[in-house]
Amino acid sequence: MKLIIAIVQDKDSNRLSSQFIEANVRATKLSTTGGFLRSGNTTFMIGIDDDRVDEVLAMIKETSHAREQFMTPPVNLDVTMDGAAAYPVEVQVGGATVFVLPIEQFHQF
Ligand code: 2BA
Repeated sequence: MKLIIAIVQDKDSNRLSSQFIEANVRATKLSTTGGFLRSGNTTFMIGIDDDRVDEVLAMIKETSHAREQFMTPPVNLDVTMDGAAAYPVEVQVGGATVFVLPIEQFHQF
């Protein structure tokens, strides 16, 4: 058994949830925040048998889209106003960031 941790954009999360339900893939959805953009994203925790890992990865890959997002770097108030203006920079986010971990034990009590 493996634990798949998949960080996806909020915009893709509902479609992915629906696909998991349809395919009888059990998942837990967490509301998370990206450390860089500090905006919301969604993290799925999926416990799955080894022989279904590729199927789940394919679903995540198919559903998750890369998008451009603008972020405004923090303004340093110690510098003169000339240098302090913060311009938005474009960042490409996603599709999905996925970790696959071995599970040592799985219990449901
Ligand atoms: P964020 O940390 O908000 O990052 C959003 C996007 O900003 C990233 O997209 C990447 O394109 C860019 N970015 C992140 N850190 C950067 C930096 N130090 N300098 C320049 N650009 C940077 P993705 O790579 O697609 O990541 C999307 C989200 O997945 C991340 O949101 C974070 O929540 C998660 N993530 C990505 N890599 C991770 C990792 N190694 N460990 C844990 N979470 C990760």
